[in-house]
Amino acid sequence: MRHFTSVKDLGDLQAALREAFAVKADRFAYHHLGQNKTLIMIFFNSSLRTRLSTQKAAMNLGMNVIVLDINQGAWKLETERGVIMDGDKSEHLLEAIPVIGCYCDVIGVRSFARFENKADDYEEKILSQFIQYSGRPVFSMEAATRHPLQSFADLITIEEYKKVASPKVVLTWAPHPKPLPQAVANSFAEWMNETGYEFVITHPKGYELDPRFVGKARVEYDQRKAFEGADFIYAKNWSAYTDPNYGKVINTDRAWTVDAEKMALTNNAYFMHCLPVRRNMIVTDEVIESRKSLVIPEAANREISAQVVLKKILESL
Ligand code: AN0
Ligand code: CP
Repeated sequence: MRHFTSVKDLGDLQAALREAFAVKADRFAYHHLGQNKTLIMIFFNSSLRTRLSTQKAAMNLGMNVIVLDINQGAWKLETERGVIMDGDKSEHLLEAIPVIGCYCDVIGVRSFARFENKADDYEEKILSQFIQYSGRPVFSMEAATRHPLQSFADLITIEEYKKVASPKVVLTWAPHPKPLPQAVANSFAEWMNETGYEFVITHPKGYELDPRFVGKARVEYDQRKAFEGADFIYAKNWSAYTDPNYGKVINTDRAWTVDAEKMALTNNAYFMHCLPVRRNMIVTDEVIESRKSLVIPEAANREISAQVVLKKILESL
């Protein structure tokens, strides 16, 4: 595997899951693989889990790791070609990318949707330029439309906790004060569509996701109905995808907050969220602190998903 930007890059998903459980059982088994190999992680946006878990995964594989926060210490980057650079941006992405490529063997990129231009976001303009101009394998640490390392960790977690072969998994929108990307929801839907699970998406009208990600999921506008019989509740906020509201918060209806009363409608479901989470907006303290909350095991599995991806890239060098 050279690049990793979506579930498609992994190939056989069942084989990738087997690899994940093997890595989890012995995470230092491939410590020789990354010897004298350098990973550079580029962050255009903040991160706690991705930064730490990916660095840990790289260290498990014996790699050297360099982290660059574009907004803290690097030159401000212009990303549009053809611009007369007489403003506050000192360097162009078209030089920065190949320069970064000179110092490493693998590049991880975090670059969220900017909500300035829907086409630019959905064409993955920034991530594709890293792939095109760096000369290195590139993996997504959450790009404009997907967060595949998160979805992979989520799938590993569901596989670990499910009690039936094909559980009912519900992705529910929940309120948030600020506009968030659709990436986590898109990606989770894309991965769930690759499984044999029963998969339902619930959200208020106006928060429809791109049909290419919804796939064969059932969309249910009644959150309570969606929760009935669920084995896993996966909460996430996203801003509107459909025009003319792309990237906007169209409501913050706290009737959609995941609480104990709604969880009682489920089949004693587990609660999942990728974190960071705003308590008592997305989910109540009671639910996130309950025995059924998987938010910490999910975060722990980020080390595993990152390690499988890095291992596959290193094996292809
Ligand atoms: C980001 C998002 O919703 O895409 C990152 C989640 C992993 N969340 C925030 O910006 C709060
Ligand atoms: N879940 C996740 O990607 O968290 P960070 O934004 O903290 O990396």
